[in-house]
Amino acid sequence: MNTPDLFAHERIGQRESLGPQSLVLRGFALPHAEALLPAIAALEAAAPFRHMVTPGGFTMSVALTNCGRLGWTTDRRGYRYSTFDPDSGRPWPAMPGVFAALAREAAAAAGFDDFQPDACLVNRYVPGAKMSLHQDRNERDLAAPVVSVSLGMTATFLFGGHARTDKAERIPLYHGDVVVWGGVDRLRFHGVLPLKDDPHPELGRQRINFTFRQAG
Ligand code: MD3
Ligand code: FE
Repeated sequence: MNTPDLFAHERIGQRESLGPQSLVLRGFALPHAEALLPAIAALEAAAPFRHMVTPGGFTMSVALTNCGRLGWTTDRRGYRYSTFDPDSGRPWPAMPGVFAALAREAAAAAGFDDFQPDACLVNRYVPGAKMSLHQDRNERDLAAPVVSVSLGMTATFLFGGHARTDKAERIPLYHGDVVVWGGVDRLRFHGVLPLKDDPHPELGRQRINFTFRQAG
């Protein structure tokens, strides 16, 4: 199915289900965008974006950092959540109140009450950066949803099935979109196609994605 090419103002407020328990809330983060940007700048100053290495030895094209009690990391030894930033040895910066409030509101809007994220992974994509198909299964409580917020350049999100080889659907994610993934959709394979070089009016040549999780 083709995605209708709507103007942003026509998409905002739409709710699109991607699966039985996953929902796109178009433009849900837009009222908070002004508050999110300075919080990202402060986070970046305390815990810079960096390119981590996967257990397979590949350097990720996406740069990442974290805030909250736990942060997601990878190196040659594997994927894990840790309380310390491996680059600085300090705890990850606290999760800004505006981040946590947005995540809770979005989860509630999708029917997941009492979402209490303790981890916020922040991914930064530049043109050409991508994320290969994977599952997120390092979180302790897989009953809790994941909430993702997209800012900046548009990305094509890949939403597959429970096996790596299942055909993946392509969904555009725009500046301000929030997605909530839970329940039976929580372990589906997903990824992001290489970003096109199509600068965003406010963020320029980058896409920032937050994923909020109950990891510990
Ligand atoms: C579906 N990030 O960081 S967010 C990731 O746009 C990740 O940066 C992508 O996948 C990004 O792990 C996609 C959407 C997302 C996040 C977690 C999920 C979708 C998910 C967990 C389960 C199912
Ligand atoms: Fe993921």
